[in-house]
Amino acid sequence: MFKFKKKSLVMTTVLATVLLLSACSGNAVNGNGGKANNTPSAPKTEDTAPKSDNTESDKKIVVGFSQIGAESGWRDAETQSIKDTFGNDAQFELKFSDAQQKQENQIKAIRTFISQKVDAIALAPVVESGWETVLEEAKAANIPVFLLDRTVKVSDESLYTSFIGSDFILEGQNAAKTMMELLGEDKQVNIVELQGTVGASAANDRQQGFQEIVDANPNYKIIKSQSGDFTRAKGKEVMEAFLKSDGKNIQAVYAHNDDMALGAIQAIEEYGLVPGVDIFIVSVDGTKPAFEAIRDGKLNVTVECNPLLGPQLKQAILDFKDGVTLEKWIKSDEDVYFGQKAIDALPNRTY
Ligand code: GZL
Repeated sequence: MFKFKKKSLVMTTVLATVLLLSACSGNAVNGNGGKANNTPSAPKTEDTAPKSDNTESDKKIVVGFSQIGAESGWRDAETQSIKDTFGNDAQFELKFSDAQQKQENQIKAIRTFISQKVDAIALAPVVESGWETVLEEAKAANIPVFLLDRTVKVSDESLYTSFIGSDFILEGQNAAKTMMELLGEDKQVNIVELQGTVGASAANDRQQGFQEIVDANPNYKIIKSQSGDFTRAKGKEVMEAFLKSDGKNIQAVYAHNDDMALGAIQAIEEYGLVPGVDIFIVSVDGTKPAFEAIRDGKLNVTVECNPLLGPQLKQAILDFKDGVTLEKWIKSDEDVYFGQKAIDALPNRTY
């Protein structure tokens, strides 16, 4: 229960009046003391830490997280994991920025975090390239950068402390191997591929892993590939185009994530075919809607990709702070789900 002293009550009233006037004048102030951006494309930032008087004893570990956006169920689950992990731990203050899928917004957010002198930066990089300059600025400011879920291509790996995320090449290999296991290696299979965001490490590596296995089997062939940008809507749109051009010549779909696979399922049904039966579908992520689609016989396989990276990020930051040498790549353990195994696992899926 807070006890207001007379003097501070006056101060509070004055401050409330100032804030009210500034909000009415359109210069709203966000949690970080800056002007809230009203331009739609600018990153949306929020400061989720409980307020404190920030005395030395209260000194929190301030973490700036630049998130890609909210393009998929997987992404939402990752965001929630980070907010839950850091929001429920009083030793941390989380500054969260949603880049709305734009690299320039992520670079802006990182520069803001540097100017705010945060203790650590977490970055889920929307694409692999174009990060050298801003990562050099973070290094010059002596702020460790932790890559989350996707990685970057840089000439100097000291520009980031660790990458916490999955082995996307292995995910792609597992998707192809499971497809061949369930369809039969001797069957003639024409595949259409729904790729993730152009330039993203998750898309590049899932394509590479899958292609390696397909190239080793002359009966399997990727006849069409196109980006669906990891979204359900775009996945449906691209699948509609594939069906229009190749219809009955398609035996299988490889979707780089569940959201695009769910869009493809809709397109296949509207085309008049039975998804999961007429056309075999394998995707990646392991979200609950994918498990439900497997239960309903519309999706055949989902390759798990763990989005619940909050605890690993928190531990990595604490270890770094304590001088512990970190792995350059902190990998997630993952599985492959289909058939009864997926149905049995569904009740326990948390995202
Ligand atoms: C994977 C992540 C991918 C997911 C998609 O780590 O980057 O981005 O597979 C998400 O669902 O959009």
